[in-house]
Amino acid sequence: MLRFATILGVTLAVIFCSSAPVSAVDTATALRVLDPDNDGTIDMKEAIRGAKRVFKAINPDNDRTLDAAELRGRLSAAGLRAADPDNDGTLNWREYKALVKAMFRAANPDMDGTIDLRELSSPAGQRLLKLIYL
Ligand SMILES: [Ca+2]
Ligand SMILES: [Ca+2]
Ligand SMILES: [Ca+2]
Ligand SMILES: [Ca+2]
Repeated sequence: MLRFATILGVTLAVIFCSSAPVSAVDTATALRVLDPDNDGTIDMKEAIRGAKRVFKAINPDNDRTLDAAELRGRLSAAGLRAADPDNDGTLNWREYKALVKAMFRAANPDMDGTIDLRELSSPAGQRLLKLIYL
């Protein structure tokens, strides 16, 4: 009986996981975390605050720059090159912040100064999210 319950539990977990729109749920969660003033959108200030947290967290060697390995999964090699005007192969905070600002603008086609859930769910929004949310 216990065994059956375990199998049932696992099966249900599998069904739940495969049917739930996981990425949409995650995006909604991310929006809540990144939205301390609770207006349902991310403004530039909130995005930069999130970016600062990510920058610190993914830079364990504390050398004030992010290299390709530290950026893995968040920014492609081409993205890194494009965001690296001094061409040293790493992003310092100034470069990272400029990148986040550009990504924010790209993810905000209605230009109202904020990213809502729909915008955050778009491909551009998801690219921004990787830079501002752990
Ligand atoms: Ca907000
Ligand atoms: Ca580093
Ligand atoms: Ca650089
Ligand atoms: Ca918007």
